[in-house]
Amino acid sequence: MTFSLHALGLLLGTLLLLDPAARAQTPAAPGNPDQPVNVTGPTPLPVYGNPIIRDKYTADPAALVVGNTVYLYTGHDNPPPGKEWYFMKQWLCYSSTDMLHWTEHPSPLNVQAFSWAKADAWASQVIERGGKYYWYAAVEHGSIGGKAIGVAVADQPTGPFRDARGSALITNDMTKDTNISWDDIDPTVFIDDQGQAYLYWGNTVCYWARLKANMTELDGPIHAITTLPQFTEAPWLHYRKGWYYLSYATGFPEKIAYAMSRSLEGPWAYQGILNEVAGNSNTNHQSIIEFRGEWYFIYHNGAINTHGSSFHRSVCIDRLRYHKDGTLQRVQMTTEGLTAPAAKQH
Ligand code: FUB
Repeated sequence: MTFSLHALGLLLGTLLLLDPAARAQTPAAPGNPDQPVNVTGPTPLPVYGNPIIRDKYTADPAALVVGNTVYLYTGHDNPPPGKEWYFMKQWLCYSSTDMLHWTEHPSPLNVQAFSWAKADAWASQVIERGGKYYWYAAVEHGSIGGKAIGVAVADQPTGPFRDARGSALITNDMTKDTNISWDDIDPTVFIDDQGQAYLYWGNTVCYWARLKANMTELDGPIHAITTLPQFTEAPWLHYRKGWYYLSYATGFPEKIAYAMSRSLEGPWAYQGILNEVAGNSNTNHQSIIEFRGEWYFIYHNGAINTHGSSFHRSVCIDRLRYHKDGTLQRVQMTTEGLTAPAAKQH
């Protein structure tokens, strides 16, 4: 009796499948637990990928490009065991020249730097003006009930930062469009090409006001924007080719939506969803930058295995792309993240 090689293969395969020990050692084909596949060993984990920082829980990213370096400022989720809430006492700072390798710097700012604040190092953003770095940060006010926004200043992007005013720039009693105590959070700042600086912030209501050139005082009234459907929080401003973009967290769990305008004073035209709910996190909190000719969408999810969650968040980076008409393509959140160094400067 003769066997063809094919028949011999089938027989060996059948014997292998009947042997429980052999089955336990043979990886199954994806989607078919009974069909072995040929592999030479475990697939190596990528060196890079999302989340980009894995030894700490990082949230509320805010990136700043200074020359050939990206500075990434984040909150630090650090809840005591068993506690599920935003326990955050300090901000963290990282830098990179290629968006793949990140260097951690000593924490340049914490809640104690604001003597009038009592808790909560929530979302923040750093911006440069005239060689100084201004850090706008949401904290819990010590004597005026509710959240407040402070400003710290430094000569270097890595600090040391000190309170620039000795008092809050925004307090809960300055905004009356909602009676919640946490509507004065999530500051974002942008300076237009005329040199006018704007502060946007909010929860439930999106507020904005002009800033004086000293960056530490308001320059006019506080306005509320009414054209952003389901505004939750986390406004972020960026500019490209004649358009201002206002992205923000919408709904809860949060997606990121965005609007466009020709002016930082509006009117803002809603454009739709930019990013879907981020895995294992109720919040999403984006930062958008251009670096070396490419655009990046920086956000957080709850993906650190196995302890990630809405209160153990981690910063991720994926690419941001535009349609020809200037509208934004929906972000594709990935495990791989960025796989190549940021392109060289054009
Ligand atoms: O990190 C605390 C709060 O959660 C932030 O202020 C919001 O944007 C959300 O990410």
